[in-house]
Amino acid sequence: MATAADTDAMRRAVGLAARGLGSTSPNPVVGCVITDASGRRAGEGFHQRAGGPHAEIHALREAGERARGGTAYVTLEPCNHTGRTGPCALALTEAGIARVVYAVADPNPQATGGGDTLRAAGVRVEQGLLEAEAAAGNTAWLTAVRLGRPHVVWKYAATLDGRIAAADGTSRWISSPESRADVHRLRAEVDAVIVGSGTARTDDPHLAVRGVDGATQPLRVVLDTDARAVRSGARVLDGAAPTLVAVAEDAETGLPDVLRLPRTGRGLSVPALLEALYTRGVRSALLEGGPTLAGSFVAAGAVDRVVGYLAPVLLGAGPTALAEAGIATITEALRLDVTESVRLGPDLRITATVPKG
Ligand code: AOF
Ligand code: ZN
Repeated sequence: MATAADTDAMRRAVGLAARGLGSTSPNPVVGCVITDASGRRAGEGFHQRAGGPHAEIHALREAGERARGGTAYVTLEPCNHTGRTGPCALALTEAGIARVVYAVADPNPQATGGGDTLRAAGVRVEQGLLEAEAAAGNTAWLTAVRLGRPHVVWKYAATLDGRIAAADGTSRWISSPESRADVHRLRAEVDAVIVGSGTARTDDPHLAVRGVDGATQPLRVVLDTDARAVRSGARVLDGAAPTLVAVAEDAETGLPDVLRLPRTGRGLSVPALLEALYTRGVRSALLEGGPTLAGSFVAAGAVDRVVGYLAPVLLGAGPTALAEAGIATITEALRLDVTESVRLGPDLRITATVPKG
């Protein structure tokens, strides 16, 4: 049974894990607290970057001999494998840890099994303390590892009547400066930003993060099926951040290093794209446009969260945020769960998750 002291220690571990947010991908954020045999704090640590020591190792180093007979509180099941480091289950046993409390089971097939290994070595093991809090810090990573594809957030900015541009194609500026700044914060949280050829051609977007301190630049991904939208001189090719241009297998392009993907009726295969990105270490992606591409992702069941910036503006004509998405009748409508709605200057930002079907 978990005591108040157990909950305090795990809450501390969840807080430590959060310090790794944004710097650990393709790995999860993980925090660890170690108490000695009499329950006093002996060591703590968190995972800082992929390839670096796991949280448990930092905490064990700090605890030293005081770990013997103590308890380890970890936000994720200790790993059971030798990857770039590890296995932590063994390190904990060798240090003489008597009890391990972890929040979330590790879904990573390579690493899973640490709980059983610890139990087999005679360690008392408990799972589930503050599970929801610990999982919330790793939403994208957990989704990605379970599905074998990046977690996808679709973001759009529209008028209150759902339009992203006027009838003549003009669109500056529908959303407020506050909303536009907020998009840079969203970009800074993900490993990749994805746009389609329509957006690449009409907006020539830069897609880099501006105005966020210490931000890691996400990979800029442009889906340019027929290799016509991204030309030399395009702003995504400026070297300010890595860029990946994806084209059809049969497209003719002068660009080096393109990703070639199979065609589907709608453009490029979304599952093939996501698989290629996952293989490159992308665990989270922000889908930024436009409506045709968003329609393909929705139709492929590849949107996990929607972030809509709604401006108090009416247009009455012009393209809407989402184009055809394989939904023919009202019973097929995709019904979302709203998790947040906030004011950003004059705009409203609505965040909603797509229920897992
Ligand atoms: C982490 N940090 O603190 C823990 C992890 O490539 P490796 O050797 O670093 O192994 C990464 C896997 O180890 C990761 O996907 C997860 O399943 C497990 N636990 N990973 O990056 C940690 N405890
Ligand atoms: Zn480990």
